Amino acid sequence: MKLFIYHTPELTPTDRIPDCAIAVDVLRATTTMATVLAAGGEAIQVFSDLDKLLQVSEKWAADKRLRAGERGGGKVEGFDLGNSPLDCTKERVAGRRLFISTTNGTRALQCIQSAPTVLAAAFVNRAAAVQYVLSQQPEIVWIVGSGWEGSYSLEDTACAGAIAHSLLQKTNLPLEELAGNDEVVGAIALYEQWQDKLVELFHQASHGKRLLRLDCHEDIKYCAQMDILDALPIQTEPGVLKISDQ
Ligand code: 3SL
Repeated sequence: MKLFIYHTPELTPTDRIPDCAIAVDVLRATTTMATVLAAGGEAIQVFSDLDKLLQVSEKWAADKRLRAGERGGGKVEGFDLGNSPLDCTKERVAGRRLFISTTNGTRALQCIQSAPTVLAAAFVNRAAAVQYVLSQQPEIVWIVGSGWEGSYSLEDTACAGAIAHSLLQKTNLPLEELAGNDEVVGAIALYEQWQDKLVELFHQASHGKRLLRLDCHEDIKYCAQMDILDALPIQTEPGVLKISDQ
């Protein structure tokens, strides 16, 4: 297995595809997606364009869909939800499909959607993602951070490092054999330094600060929890993710 980490969709190669690609948007899109499926959501369907989301979701029965729209950290007017995982309770999401568009996370998923296996991971379901990768043994794995509008995000790289760190431990591969690019070595070092103080790390991160300004303190605490969910969103058709049954 060779692992490559790309910090943003913009830094991700467009001339090749890996066997398995993992999108990470810790704050908050991939955390929300895992939470929705863990709470019994039927599926997640991602869109970069809000109008397209409205058009496609219109064809679903109103009681079987939820529309989530986030821009700049806030809820888009007229949508059922923004992008807070804490709003995704069982009562609200069970049996429904979440149609979602966010500033960066949904773009990260779209840039890897032609890979044969596409997963959505965050700290909350890190162990489930690692376990799935180990069970499939893909030759080439990419982890793609969502970043913020083209720039680097500390929390996504730390989560990529957490996945890489666990793969390293569980495969017993030497670092130089697992790491396909320098970003893997850097991400593992970042994770090792902050693993016991993820909330503090999020407070240092520019998007963490943006969410704090929007009073999302509880979201930050929730997103910093490690390995609390078994739910792993896996793409079943382009742009649609369901729970993995492994
Ligand atoms: O950028 C994104 O996709 C979002 O996750 C951002 S936010 O956390 O909802 O503000």
